[in-house]
Amino acid sequence: MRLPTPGSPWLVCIAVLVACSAGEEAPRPPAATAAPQIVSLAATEYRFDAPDSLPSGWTTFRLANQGGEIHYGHIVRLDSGRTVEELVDAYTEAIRTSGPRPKWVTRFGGPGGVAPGDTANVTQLLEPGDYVWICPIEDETGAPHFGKGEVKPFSVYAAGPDSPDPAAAPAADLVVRLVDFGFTFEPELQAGRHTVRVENAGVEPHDLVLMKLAPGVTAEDVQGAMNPERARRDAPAGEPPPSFESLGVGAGGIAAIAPAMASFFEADFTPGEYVLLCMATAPDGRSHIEHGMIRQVSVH
Ligand SMILES: [Cu+2]
Repeated sequence: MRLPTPGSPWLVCIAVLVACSAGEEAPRPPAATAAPQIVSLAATEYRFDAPDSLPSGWTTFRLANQGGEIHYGHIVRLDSGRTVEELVDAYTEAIRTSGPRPKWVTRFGGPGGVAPGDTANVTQLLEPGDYVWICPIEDETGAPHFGKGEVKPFSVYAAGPDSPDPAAAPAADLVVRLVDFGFTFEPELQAGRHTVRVENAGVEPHDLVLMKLAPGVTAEDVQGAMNPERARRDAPAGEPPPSFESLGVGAGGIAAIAPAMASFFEADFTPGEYVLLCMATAPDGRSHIEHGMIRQVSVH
């Protein structure tokens, strides 16, 4: 079902309601648009509480962080025949060596990083297939949480006729496009509550981390601190990077999506300095941040 477009007979009829008598040929108003299904999951050190199977269709994921560290509810899709064990082994090795990510893994979004005690939301279209929730956050030794048990497979089956309307994509008032390597958005970021549509318009998987900078912190500071591949290459051993909390506060985002995918989230912007960045790694072993995928924006 589609929402009526401005100027459709039904809307015109509402606009001049007194003129529409029962005898006129006013189209029947459409039924209320179905909302996405809501799926709750929880993360802690180091595991997910999440369903084993889900119907396909538009889905809002709510990730509650019940632990003491930042966690993701990143979804990856496995090509048929691949196992969770293969995923953990191959992906851990790719991270350890800054190597290319396995070709049989599709980055499929999900909630981005969420601080301890907080909840993150994303809404996206689920297709039938075999998936895995993983938390790609690394500990101080560079070991990802998904290698410590924060990993869980799930399957998506084709939804039946009574399932939520497949056309129920959220109505966004802000579009952020992820490109190789940067961000464009429209309209300009403004204070207030927004439904953000994030599209991957590039050829590589990209994610989006939005943060409001702490006073005095610049995008350059963030570029130096939140750069996983440079830390792996260049950081002096034993020297911990500055904490996320010292740089700013999370303002929403999404885990990595494949090219042509879209994912939605809600965000509240308040006046101040924000930064958009992508935590993905390019095939050359460098962070997308090093390729320029970081942008500071003033919100008024
Ligand atoms: Cu990127």
